[in-house]
Order: sequence, then structure tokens, then C-alpha cells
Amino acid sequence: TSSMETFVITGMTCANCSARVEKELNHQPGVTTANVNLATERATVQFDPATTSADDLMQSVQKIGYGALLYD
Ligand code: 9UX
Repeated sequence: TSSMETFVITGMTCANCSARVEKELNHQPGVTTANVNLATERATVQFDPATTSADDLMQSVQKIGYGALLYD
């Protein structure tokens, strides 16, 4: 099974920032695909909810110095 979540990512000021966040998310266990858009400050992540969660994913972003909020 698979879940899709959208987050608002704060603190990204250049394309390397969005690349970093995208790489971090893509490296989390259970993540199938993560895309980060610098201009819209959104991250969309497809993941296995048995392995990870929206909270875990937001924490992984915060751990590398950016903000993450649920977008809804
Ligand atoms: Mo760009 Mo982001 O130089 O931490 S990588 S500002």
C-alpha cells in the first residue's frame, strides 16, 4: 500500500536547498518518490505507511535545517 502526502517546506533559498531536501526525503526508508519544488515550497512524497509516516518525514527535513508543515 502507498500513501501520498504534500508538505510545505520553509527555509529553502536556492536550488541546492531543494535538491538537499529532495535527496533527504528520497533516502528515507519506505519512500518511493519525493519531489521538491523550490518555487512553490512544496514537497510531494509517496511512501509506504507501514514503514514511515508524515511525522517521520517532516522530522527528517527538520534534521537538515529546514521547516516542514503538513499542507492541506
Ligand atoms: Mo543554497 Mo541552501 O547556497 O542551504 S544550498 S542557500
